[in-house]
Amino acid sequence: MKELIKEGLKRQLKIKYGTDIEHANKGEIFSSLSTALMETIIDDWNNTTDIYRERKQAFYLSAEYLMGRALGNNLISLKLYDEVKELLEELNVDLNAIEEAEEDAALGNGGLGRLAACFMDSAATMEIPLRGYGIRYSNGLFKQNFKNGFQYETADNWLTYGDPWSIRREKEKVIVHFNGMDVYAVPYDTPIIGYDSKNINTLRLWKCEPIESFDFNVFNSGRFDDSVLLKNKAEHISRVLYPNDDTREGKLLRLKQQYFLVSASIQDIIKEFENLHGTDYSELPKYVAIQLNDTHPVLGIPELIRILVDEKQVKIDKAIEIAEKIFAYTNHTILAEALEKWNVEFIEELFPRILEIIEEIDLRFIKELVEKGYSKEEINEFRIINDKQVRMANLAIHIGFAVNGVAKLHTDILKDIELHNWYELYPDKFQNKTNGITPRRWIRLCNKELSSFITELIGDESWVKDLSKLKTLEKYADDKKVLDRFMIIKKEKKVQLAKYIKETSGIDINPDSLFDIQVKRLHEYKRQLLNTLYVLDLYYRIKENPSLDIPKITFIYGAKAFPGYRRAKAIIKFTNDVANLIDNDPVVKDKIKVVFVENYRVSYAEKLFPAADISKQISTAGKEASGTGNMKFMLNGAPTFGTMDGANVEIVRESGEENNFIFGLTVEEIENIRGKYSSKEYYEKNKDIKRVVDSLIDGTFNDEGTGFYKELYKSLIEENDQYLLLADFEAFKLAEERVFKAYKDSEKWAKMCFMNTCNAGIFSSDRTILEYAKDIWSIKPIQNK
Ligand code: 26Q
Repeated sequence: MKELIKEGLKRQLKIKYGTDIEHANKGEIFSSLSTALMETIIDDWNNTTDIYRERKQAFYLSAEYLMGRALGNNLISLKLYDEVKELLEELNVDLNAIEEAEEDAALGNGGLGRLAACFMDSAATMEIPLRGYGIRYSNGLFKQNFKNGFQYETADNWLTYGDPWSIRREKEKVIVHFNGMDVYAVPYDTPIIGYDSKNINTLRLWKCEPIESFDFNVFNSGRFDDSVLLKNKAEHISRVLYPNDDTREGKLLRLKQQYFLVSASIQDIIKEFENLHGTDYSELPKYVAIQLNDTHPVLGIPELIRILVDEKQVKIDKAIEIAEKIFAYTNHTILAEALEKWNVEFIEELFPRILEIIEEIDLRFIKELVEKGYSKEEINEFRIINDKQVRMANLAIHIGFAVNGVAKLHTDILKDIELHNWYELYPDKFQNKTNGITPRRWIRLCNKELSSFITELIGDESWVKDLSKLKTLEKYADDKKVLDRFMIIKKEKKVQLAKYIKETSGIDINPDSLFDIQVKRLHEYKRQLLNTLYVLDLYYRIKENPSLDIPKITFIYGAKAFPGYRRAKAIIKFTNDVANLIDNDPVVKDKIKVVFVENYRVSYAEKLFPAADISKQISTAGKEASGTGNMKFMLNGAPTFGTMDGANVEIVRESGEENNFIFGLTVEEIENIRGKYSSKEYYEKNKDIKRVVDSLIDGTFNDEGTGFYKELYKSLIEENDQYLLLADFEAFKLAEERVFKAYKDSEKWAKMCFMNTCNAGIFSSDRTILEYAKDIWSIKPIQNK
């Protein structure tokens, strides 16, 4: 294999770039090596596609896939990493540097998009026939940089040097009709390589292109700009990923994107069905299950019905029945009021026939509910169209045959509170599917040192696709030699991270300090601000008492703020200002340090998780549906410092309360203080709280006239602190004290970290995807031999 790849690499360098290994740059080597690897997998890929077609397949519809880099991951899955590293060494090339030349495919905002990517990997490895459908955004999530502590955004041009991991399937393009405009959806297929398997699944991303590339006559008449107007209009549809926008009204273009995705995908699914199984559409549910990743692709439901009724002459009753057996919906948001709604007017303007079908579903539903004896008020809660808006979640829950939450606590809150009426109406539809993460990327690739050690202890590499085997390591939990090795590896990963931060930002951090890391989207409910208020309090306490007994700590943050989300941006600026304050203080700077890393993304995450001593998961209880970063930290041996929220609850249950640092109000306690809580009371009674909150408005910091700090003050004091930062402040401080104490006892500490790795097995997305396959899709693995 080695020789074959070497020849392939040389050939590709020649064909693609007219160069050779001595003269090529890293980007050219990356691209040529990737194409050379593509050559070796095509047969397995095609075979897998063929064998999957014979039986039932599942299709994952998602507006987001946060894939990150492909090269390293694919080499691991192909079990070729070491071989290729060697062959490059022979050519005087460092594989690591080549991996770093790859742009992240950042076609997602955060957890939801990364979950889709982990599911792709797990389905391939578990040999589950699952195909992903999404949008090939020309620009993924914006790039972030800081100037004077403020966040700035620039476009992410991830395709500048091409994408060697995808194949454009010109022959399989389809037409998507909008009111007044037809466009092409052109599929780009990316192979998803199963680890240690011959199964290769497919991620199919649609690019939007105009039917005519330009208007020939207009161009000839000299109106060059006008001649490409339509082309531009079409290309806007897959131009850019929408940043997460829970807080504001979505845009018309986003609605077009959603329809574009589902129309192309459903057409593709039906075409494939017809080619293999004919035109008896009542057979469709025997071969097809469609998983809707949140409400973003829910228009797929009326689109399927539209195609069946308008183009395939299926009666509407029958078409609805078919849809009811095909679609399942995953909910990722707790708050019912945050669920997606679209103005009827928008839908009517863009796709009037889709609106008619939604209205038909709504009318039939009302009739059913009336017959069941529901009151008018009750029916209003259920209605799909209400207040001139289409409620996407209602459509999904009503038509879908399964609805799932993404962690136990989350599913319970859906059933008991947020969707309680739906749960009473359709108790059998509700399921829990606790999220997971792929062990290939989140330990085997990003922590090769720990992976080798685990392989040594277990005896082989089988744990990489059966993560439950980690549990067998528990027998070493008191073995000093094992724990020492474990902590030496942790230290090595911290040194690597420190080096990377130094190289990319010039900032020095001390690998002998405790690395306390909080990385995730910037959102008020995730409470990065609570973390920063704590750090500021610590700063003041050290100023008061320079001999305060605490370990050296580096607080590391990584997060992007949605460009229009002022408070999120204010929190970044505030945290950077606190970092500055500390850096400029000769006494404090040797004890604590704050670093907000720039442009947090999947490839950065791979460096951060293995280097963490503490995993910060401090959302207001009841707000974080699951979290998946928490699982990545755990797998790499970091105790969770967190609230009883989302999957933290399950993490602590698995690894033991004694091996984590849990603090703060629980969901129940929050319910109980609802209406009684006054943040002002906390502020006035607690001097430490007052001191840090006042720093926002007393001139300690300068937000350069943006009004950012007044805004943060307002959220805490005048708006009664919706996310209960001040209510949890003291508990947070006490939990930090527990961390310091535990950290002092290095043997005890090592055991806590180790126990987290040992008990992370259940959080493999292999487990999750097998649950989806069995409980929702009724699909069994099929092996490509
Ligand atoms: C909606 C309308 C208009 C524009 C954007 C959006 C939009 C985009 C992305 C709304 C939400 C998202 C992303 C949500 C998300 O990432 N949710 C996270 O999903 C994870 C996987 O289940 C969970 O672990 C996290 O708890 C949850 O926050």
